[in-house]
Amino acid sequence: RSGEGSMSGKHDKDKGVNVQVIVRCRPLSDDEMRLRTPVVITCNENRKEVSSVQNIANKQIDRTFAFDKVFGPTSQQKDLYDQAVWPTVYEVLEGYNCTIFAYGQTGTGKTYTMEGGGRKKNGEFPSDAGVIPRAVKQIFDILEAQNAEYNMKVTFLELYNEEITDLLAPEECSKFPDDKSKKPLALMEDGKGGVLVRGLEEEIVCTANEIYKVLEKGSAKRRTAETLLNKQSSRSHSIFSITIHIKERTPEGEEMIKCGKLNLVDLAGSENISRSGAREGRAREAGEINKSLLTLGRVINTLVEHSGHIPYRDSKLTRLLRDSLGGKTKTCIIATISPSIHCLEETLNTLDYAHRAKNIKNKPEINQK
Ligand code: ADP
Ligand code: ZZD
Repeated sequence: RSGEGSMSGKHDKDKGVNVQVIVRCRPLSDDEMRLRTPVVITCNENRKEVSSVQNIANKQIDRTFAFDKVFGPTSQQKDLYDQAVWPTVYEVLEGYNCTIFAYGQTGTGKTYTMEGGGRKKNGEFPSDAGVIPRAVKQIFDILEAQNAEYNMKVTFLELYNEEITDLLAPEECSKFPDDKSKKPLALMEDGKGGVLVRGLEEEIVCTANEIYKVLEKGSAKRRTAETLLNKQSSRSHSIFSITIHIKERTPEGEEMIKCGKLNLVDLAGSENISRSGAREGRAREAGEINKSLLTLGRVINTLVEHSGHIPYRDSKLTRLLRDSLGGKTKTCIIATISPSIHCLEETLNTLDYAHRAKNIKNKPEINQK
């Protein structure tokens, strides 16, 4: 499965590699079933197509979009992971930087897809575990099977209203809310064209269980911050990153370090962001701007239209993920949608957005020393 990327010739790679875009449609909820909510979305997994059915002035208007992969309402967490995510995570171990985004309206399953259900009491791996815990498991399974020499660090942050919260920062700070040592997290250019978050906690981890503990800590902190600051979680972006250094020897006995980074991004709800990238209606009046999400849309538009200056610097999200959008990172977008008639307008926005993002080209490079 890993061969695909490295088999492509040099010339293909010069032209760039498209961002992979997959769509996942959730099932109707129990409430929606009870209310007999009409379904207006059909997924054809074999043809990799999503269609919508709409009646306007007694005329049936169908629209069909094609993607790299499509997962219908009965798809399980394992299906999506094995078919769409596994190959990407494998590439991280080959030394690529990879990013997986979840994009979609609130309530369509971004967090379910990225994180999944909670951990079971008996410590068993839950069948509804999402992309993040499965990626962690895959990474350690492979490293252990290869008996690899590696080291690994993780970061976990949340972006809300253009402010970064470190979900792994030690708790001490909250006992002294005015403590001067509570450093603000600033973005800084790293001098190599990238950006780093100054002061962000990096946890060194050696086992899958250590990462699960870190995730537990981060989730707890996220919940506290949400309650304390009255945050609306649908408006925050979260980024969990794993950086892996693997020591290898060439057949000649020379030492080599491969370095891969995996970014797992759960974006804020995409509702109210219009196709042109403008704020619409009520959201605008209420001043509910999500500068980062708006800028993400504009960056994507500029990239696919080749229409000049790319406004990466206009938001924290696009500064942080610059390399994933037209850079050297391999990127996959999971667009999540609902099948319900009540979500149709937003669903069409999401499908349109996701379909456009398919045209972004990146130029992935292996990091090797
Ligand atoms: P979002 O993060 O996009 O706001 P959530 O992940 O919170 O959405 O999902 C909303 C609800 O739908 C949750 O109760 C979640 O468990 C459920 N859900 C979402 N996607 C699926 C799916 N593919 N299968 C089963 N339940 C799902
Ligand atoms: N979605 C759950 C977390 C929530 O919102 O609390 S599921 C996975 C990725 C990132 C953060 C948390 C998790 C999650 C989890 C649940 C409970 C305690 C800690 C972490 C999880 C799920 C399955 C395996 C590992 C971690």
